[in-house]
Amino acid sequence: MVQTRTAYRTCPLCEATCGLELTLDGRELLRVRGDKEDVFSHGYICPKAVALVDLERDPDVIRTPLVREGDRFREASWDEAFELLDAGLRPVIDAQGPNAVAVYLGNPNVHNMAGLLYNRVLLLALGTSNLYTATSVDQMPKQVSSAYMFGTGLSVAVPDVDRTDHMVILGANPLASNGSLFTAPDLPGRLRAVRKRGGKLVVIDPRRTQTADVADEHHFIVPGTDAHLLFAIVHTLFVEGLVAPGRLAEHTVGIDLVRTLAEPFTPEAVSPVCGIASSEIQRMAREIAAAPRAAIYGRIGTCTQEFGTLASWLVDVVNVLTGNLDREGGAMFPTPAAGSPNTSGTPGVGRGAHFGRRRSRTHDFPEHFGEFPVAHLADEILTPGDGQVRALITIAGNPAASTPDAGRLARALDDLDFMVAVDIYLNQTTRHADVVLPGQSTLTRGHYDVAFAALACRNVANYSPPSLDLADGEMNEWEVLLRLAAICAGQGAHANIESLDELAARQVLDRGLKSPATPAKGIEEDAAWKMLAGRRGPERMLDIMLRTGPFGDGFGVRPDGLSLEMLERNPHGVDLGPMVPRIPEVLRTPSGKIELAPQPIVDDVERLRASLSRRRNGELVLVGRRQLRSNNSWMHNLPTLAGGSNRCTVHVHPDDAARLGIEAGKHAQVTSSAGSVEVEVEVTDSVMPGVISIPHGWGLDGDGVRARVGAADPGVNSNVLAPSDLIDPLSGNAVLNGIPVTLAPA
Ligand SMILES: Nc1nc2c(c(=O)[nH]1)N[C@H]1C(S)=C(S)[C@@H](COP(=O)(O)OP(=O)(O)OC[C@H]3O[C@@H](n4cnc5c(=O)[nH]c(N)nc54)[C@H](O)[C@@H]3O)O[C@H]1N2
Ligand SMILES: Nc1nc2c(c(=O)[nH]1)N[C@H]1C(S)=C(S)[C@@H](COP(=O)(O)OP(=O)(O)OC[C@H]3O[C@@H](n4cnc5c(=O)[nH]c(N)nc54)[C@H](O)[C@@H]3O)O[C@H]1N2
Ligand code: SF4
Ligand SMILES: [Mo]
Repeated sequence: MVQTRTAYRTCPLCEATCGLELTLDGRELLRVRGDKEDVFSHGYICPKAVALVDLERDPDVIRTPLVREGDRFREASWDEAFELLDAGLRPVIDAQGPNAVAVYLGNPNVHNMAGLLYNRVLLLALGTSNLYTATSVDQMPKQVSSAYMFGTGLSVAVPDVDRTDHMVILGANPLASNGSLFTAPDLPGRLRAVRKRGGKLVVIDPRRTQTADVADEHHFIVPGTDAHLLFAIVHTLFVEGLVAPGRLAEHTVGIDLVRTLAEPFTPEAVSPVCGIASSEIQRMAREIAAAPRAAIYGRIGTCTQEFGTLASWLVDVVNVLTGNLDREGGAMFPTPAAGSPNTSGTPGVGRGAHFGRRRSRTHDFPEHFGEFPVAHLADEILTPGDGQVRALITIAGNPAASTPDAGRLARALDDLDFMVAVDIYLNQTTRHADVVLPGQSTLTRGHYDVAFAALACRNVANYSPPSLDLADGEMNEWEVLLRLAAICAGQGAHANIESLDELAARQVLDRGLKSPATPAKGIEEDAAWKMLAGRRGPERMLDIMLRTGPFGDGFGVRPDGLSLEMLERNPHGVDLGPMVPRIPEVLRTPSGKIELAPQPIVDDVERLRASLSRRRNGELVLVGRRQLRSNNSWMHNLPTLAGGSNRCTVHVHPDDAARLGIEAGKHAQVTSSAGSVEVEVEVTDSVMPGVISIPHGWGLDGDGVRARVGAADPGVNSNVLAPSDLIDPLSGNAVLNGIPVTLAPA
């Protein structure tokens, strides 16, 4: 008889943070189901979680360090790998300084504590200004607009979906993505519930998505014109006397300036640009204003476009002007239990947004939150001169698949003197590395969503202990990152990382105890430190963050408050209740107000106004599309997700197909200023005329890629088509949607 056991843990694969029930036989994962008792997800899961079984068994997953020998990789011991790293990185740092080593951090870092808590230790040790992350191909515009308006880049207002009467979704498809900057397990169910209780759901997207299919209303929009549309809504609110910020009025500055800025954006002027009738724009504005509780939400489609920051800002402008920001059923600020910049420091006031403390070498572009646009990474590698990037560390990232002008970046990787990747696959990016250090299985990690609790539509704290111990030869990813940090700091391949870890944890403790709002008032650092005895690594840091955070036990000051020990006793999570109004306490702007018209944003409005006269002249533009059974670039090798509806095709509207002589099932050539791909055609009226769509994350091929399932049906990398010179100037975010292209039969 098989002796199986059950373990519970939070799914690390997307932002929805669903609770999983695992069935294990020894070290073998047999089955994944939804955890019905999870306080947030109540049993919901999607097909990706089921595929964790495949991931655990995937023979292509890297489990041993790999080192390059000519064109091939061979397995190596950890010691040998770290010695080679020391020998490869140190000379670059010694000869050319730390800026010669660039770091790229990919998306999965945000889904695990190792990345979230230890990458910053590595970055501090290295001291490079060449930091790049997936943020600049994702949500940078929202973080920039949020920082300007509310004071921190993590002060992102989240739709209170469970209590709203009216929701407008721009540029997001949660029925495929399960939500982003909006943590809400079973978001599809929560959206359906809005309608069931008599509310209304409106979707604005150049594609008629699965989300549009379950909505009351869907409007096609010309890619890149959300800011125009939102400004026309703002215009309508003002001219029709519908501006009603209510309680927010006394906490907001800049409303009059927004009125002036909106003047040119009449519904009549905007309509031919965005493709939505002016009467419809007016109706949308009136319905948002009339709804007792409404929430406007924008995501990938509104960020990864030409006017990303303006569109992100205007989403919140509409929420403020209609009194829906910080109101139940509107867009609200979560209160994350493990702390965030808007629960620490002085409540209600702060330093606000400061960008451009450094500027990049090749583009003189300002840093945002310490990083530069990844669209410029290839230039930093390929442009000779002082400060040229000669080595690269990628951690859980696949920039050669996920970032603009991907073909050129892939070539740039070969130009490096040294490259190291911390990853679980040999893919488009890591195949270029000199040393690959394996990440660890999800099952051997402790897990807490430090990032997504700050974006969740309900306040929840949930810790998952490791479901399995490390096997022989495996290493915790946080320890790998500390080893790398020690090497970068010149301590060599065999440094004492326990003391490094202590140092890092002491800093977190120091900050936590000094925070004005902490419950740990009057607690001595040494006394607190003693209470952490027996913990190390991410768990120790998490315990500190929980105990000094807004719900914390304050190291004993509030005995029924949160600590890691308390979460360990609650394997299905602790529910901390719905979001609560937080204005003005949540603000960290110097004025202590919501900045509705921040100067850098005001300055960019002229660019938007000038674009009002632009006409499309039959031009085609490319947008992406996420697929339910995929995860960016890295789950294509899992048999249960491959095949079926998961196909890399270009969607073409029947009118465009007829006009261009394109046939369904045949291949077509898609060409932009950056590159060209040949891809199979699907003719469908789910895309608007003039728009074609290719999913991102495909193109898993090239010498050295190790992915038997994925490489059998590689598809094409749509980011070969994304020009690296198309960025949102306010944030540096890449334009991945609305790329001008031509289409011809192959
Ligand atoms: N055209 C287009 N491009 C896009 C997008 C789009 O919508 N359209 N979306 C953008 C967005 S939103 C994002 S977030 C980026 C993502 O961009 P990236 O983060 O660069 O790419 P991912 O595909 O998420 O790659 C994750 C990498 O992490 C590795 N990995 C997975 N799990 C682990 C682990 O536990 N440990 C370690 N060490 N490694 C692990 C995988 O093997 C893979 O190499 O792509 C962006 N690119
Ligand atoms: N299954 C699955 N789930 C995922 C991921 C995945 O790859 N697969 N990736 C995860 C990640 S990293 C992220 S960031 C989230 C993203 O989550 P979402 O933001 O929901 O991402 P998408 O599904 O790409 O939806 C973006 C939508 O924007 C539309 N769009 C394109 N251009 C424009 C435009 O100019 N204006 C408007 N209004 N719409 C536009 C596209 O047609 C598309 O439907 O998903 C996460 N979840
Ligand atoms: S929706 Fe996201 S968190 Fe939930 S099971 Fe699917 S991948 Fe995991
Ligand atoms: Mo993302």
